[in-house]
Parts: sequence; C-alpha cells; structure tokens
Amino acid sequence: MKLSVRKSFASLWSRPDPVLAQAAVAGELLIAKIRVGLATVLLLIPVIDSVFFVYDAKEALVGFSLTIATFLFSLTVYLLMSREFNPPWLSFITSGFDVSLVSVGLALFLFLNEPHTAVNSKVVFEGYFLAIAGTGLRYDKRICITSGVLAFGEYLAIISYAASHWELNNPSYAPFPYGVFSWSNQIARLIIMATAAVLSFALVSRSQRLLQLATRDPLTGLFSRGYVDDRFAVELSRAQRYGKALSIAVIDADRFKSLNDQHGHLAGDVALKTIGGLIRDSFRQSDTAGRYGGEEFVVILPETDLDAAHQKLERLRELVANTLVTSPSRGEQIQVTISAGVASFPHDAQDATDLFSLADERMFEAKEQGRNRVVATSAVLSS
Ligand code: GH3
Ligand code: MG
Ligand code: MG
Repeated sequence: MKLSVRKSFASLWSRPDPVLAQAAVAGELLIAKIRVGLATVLLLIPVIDSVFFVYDAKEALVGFSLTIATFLFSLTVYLLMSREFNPPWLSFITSGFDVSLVSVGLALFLFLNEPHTAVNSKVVFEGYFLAIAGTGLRYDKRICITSGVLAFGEYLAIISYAASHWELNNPSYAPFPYGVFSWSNQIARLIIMATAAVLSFALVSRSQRLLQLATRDPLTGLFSRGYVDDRFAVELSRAQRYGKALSIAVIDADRFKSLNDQHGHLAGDVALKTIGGLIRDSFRQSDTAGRYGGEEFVVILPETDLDAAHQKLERLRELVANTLVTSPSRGEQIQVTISAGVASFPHDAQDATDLFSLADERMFEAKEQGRNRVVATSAVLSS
C-alpha cells in the first residue's frame, strides 16, 4: 500500500523524458517570445489610453508598472535563452513568474485600496489561465503542479485578505462598478482555475504516454530506432557542451538466421526477448537501450568512457552466453551469443555519424574475429 502510494507520487513528480525536455526548451523559448510580444503590446495601452480615453490613474499605474516588470523580465529570459542558457530550473522560475505576476497585479489593487477590482477583476484574473496554459508547453508534470498550486494558493490568499480587511458589500461602495463580492463566485473561479491546471497536467501526461507508445519496440519493450537516434543526438550534444564522455555500443545476435532455421521463428522471438531483457537489466536508467533492427541493438551510455563501456558490454556478452533460452515449442535449451562494437566520444570521434559507424565497424570486426566478443578498438589503431 505504502509502496503504491510512493509509486504514484513518484509518477506524479517525475522528470520529463529527455526527448520531451528538448521539446520543452523550444516551448520555453516560444513562451519567452510571446511574453516579450505581449509585454510590448501592453506597454502601448497606457499611451493609447492617455491619448484617447479618460483613464483611471491608479489602474494605469498598476498596469504600467506590471507591464514594465514583465517586459524587462521577458527580455532578460529571451536574451539568456537565445544564448543557450536553459538550466532545468529555468521553467520553474518563469512559470512561477507568470502566475505570480497576475497575483502581484491583483495584490497591487488591494494596496491601492481598490479591493473590488482585485477580487472581481475582469482582465487581470484571466492572466492565470494564460500562465497555466503555458505550462503545457514545458512538458513537465512538476511544473503543471507547482503553477496550479501557486495560482490557487496566491489567488485564495488575495481574496481571503480582501474579504477579511474590507466590508466589501457595504452600500457605501455603490454602484459597485466591479460587482459585489460573492464567495460562491470566488469558489467557482478557484474550481475553474484548478481544472485548468488539471487539464494542462493531463495534456503533459498524455504526451508522455504517447511518446512512450510511439517509442517502444513491442517485442522486447526496448526503445525503437527513431527514439534511440533522438536520444543519441540529445546526449551527444550534452556531452559536447559539458565536456563529458559518451559511449555507444552496437550489438548483434550471432548466427540468428541459423537459430531460426533450426529451432523456428518462435524460438527466435523468445531469444530476442531474452536478450532485450538482459540488456535492459544490465544498464543504468540514464542509459538508452534500443532495438535498432531485426536482431540488432544499440545502447547509448552517457558519462561513460571507452574502458567502462567495454567492461559493461563484456559483462553483458558473458551474461547472454550463459543464459540458455528455452524453445517454446520443443522445450530445447538454446545458447545465443552476441557480438558488440563500442565507440566513445571524445576518444574516437566527435560527431554522431562517425561514432555510430565506428561502433558498427567494430561490431563487424567482432564477427570476423569469431563472434561472441566485444571490440572496442579499431583494427588499424590496435595493430
Ligand atoms: P551474424 O552472426 O553474421 O550476425 O549472422 P546472422 O544470421 O545473425 O545475420 P543475418 O543478418 O544473416 O540474419 C539475421 C536474422 O535475424 C535473419 C532474420 O530472420 C532474423 N530476424 C530478424 N528479426 C527477427 C525477429 O523479429 N524474429 C525472429 N525470430 N528472427 C528475426
Ligand atoms: Mg546477426
Ligand atoms: Mg544483423
């Protein structure tokens, strides 16, 4: 019971998949651009107001100071992001800023002794929905939760403060241009706000689930080729940026055609599932293991140098060779073996294509040397 509660909490508060995290960076940049655009347009409103309309000086002051703050913040975030500054905590700050900006706007009305505008605001309140909708573009459940809780908590604090410090429905406020205060209206607002946060959370959960469905190989449960390629690109650029090692291993089952011919395709499938399971159990969560084609597998090992990757693959090779597969139809015990090639960044090559080709070439060298082995150096280099 305790374990399942902990598990569901862990799934609620889980980090986004690295490929979605990459999409989230693009989403954050888009939001930064929209924020700059919106703040620029809003900066023009007081100018238009002062030329064409009689306007409320207090409201204009609130609007103008908020817009200036937003504009400066937006521009800073945009400039930092366009210079590749995107640490994992940035989205927590920006989404918190978006929500809190609306709250600060409403709180300023309290400060200016205009509580009715704060609690029945016609325009500022809707800003919460823009902020909450934007969390969906960060593809991170944790941001949907924190923004939703922040918006709910801050707004509840504002209306509670207003209701306790002012007699809001006193007739002296008539004709109530912003309406009277009603708790039932406020509760409805809070429920709609919470629903918006739940919807953005559901959208992110669905994206994660769809990504999972689209990126898994149904036979082995490992990742599919497209996903491995995407992850390789993401991990390699991270390794290049932070000056870390990264290894890639290409693995191929030995003489698989003859295994199929001798024992049948069903036995071949069981063997592939077994190899897939052993691969999954042999690597860390941060490694990416995928089925690349028929009986070929690829593993990406971030922060792992050539020697460490070689050792890990050697252990896997031994494990596969020592694990007998039971043929489902005839019950025979079948031995399968694998051959693997390993290449590392920055030791062997700098770009993704070269690293992959090298690992692939080394896998073929392992085949030539007799199979059931791991090759981590090129024939030319080692001779
Ligand atoms: P080598 O040691 O040189 O790799 O020999 P090999 O027989 O493994 O290589 P080859 O590429 O000639 O054959 C690969 C075989 O893998 C052929 C194909 O029938 C089998 N295969 C590919 N995908 C599957 C699958 O999903 N299930 C089964 N049972 N067999 C598969
Ligand atoms: Mg093969
Ligand atoms: Mg093959």
